[in-house]
Amino acid sequence: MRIDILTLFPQIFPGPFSSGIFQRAVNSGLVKVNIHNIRDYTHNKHHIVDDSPYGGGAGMVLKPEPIFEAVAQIKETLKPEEGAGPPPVILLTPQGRPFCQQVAQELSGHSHLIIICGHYEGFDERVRQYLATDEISIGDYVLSGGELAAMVIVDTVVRLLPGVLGSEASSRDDSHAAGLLEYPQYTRPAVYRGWPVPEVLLSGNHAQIARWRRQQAIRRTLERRPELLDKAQLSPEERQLVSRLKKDGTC
Ligand code: 6GU
Repeated sequence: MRIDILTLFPQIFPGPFSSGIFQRAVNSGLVKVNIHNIRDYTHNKHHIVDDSPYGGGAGMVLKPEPIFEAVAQIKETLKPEEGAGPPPVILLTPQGRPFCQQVAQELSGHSHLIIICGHYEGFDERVRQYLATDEISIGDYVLSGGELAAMVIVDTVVRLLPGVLGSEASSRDDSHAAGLLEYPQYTRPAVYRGWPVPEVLLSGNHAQIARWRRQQAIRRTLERRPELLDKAQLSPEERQLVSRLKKDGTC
């Protein structure tokens, strides 16, 4: 996957992308991230990227020209075989559609993403209307720029790419992967400060362990994020378990 990120603050990007799982994915050629400074696509003498809003008001608005130009130049570098259709052009804004695991899954199916980070009071509306194909927000709060949102989105998407995690199972069992929170995990020692690991996990009975984990995931989701259960893929027996837990008042 190729990811091009447009930003006014390129210097903050290497951080999360230069360690651990992400760096391994880059080194093994599974992902290539290109960071572009929007300022490099200006033609005015002082490399000005923003201007005051028409109609007056506080704050500054990002000018359309450098953003359009940057995206055009990125698209020009695309080789015809490098993906079927044009890449999505994703605008990061608190007004976008909410980011979640399902959106990450969707994005991970593209061979190329172009991501635009906003700053100041916002973008010239024509960037939204005529350049972006998608708008994403990472939550109902306001960041001072799209950079942190880009890091969140790119990290989430990249770990879903085949080959990035050690085993396919690692992302399959993640919280949210099947619409549920993850089951509790334990490692040695079997008893720590008198607190034992659940017996079933030491049993070696893999069918029983799988059943226990699934039930724990459901129970935990019901306790912490009951609204997630409406959309989770549950068997009829599991739906019954949910009704029973609700009735018992265990949750
Ligand atoms: Cl994508 N950008 C900004 N500036 N703030 C946000 C956001 C994005 N998502 C949540 N808050």
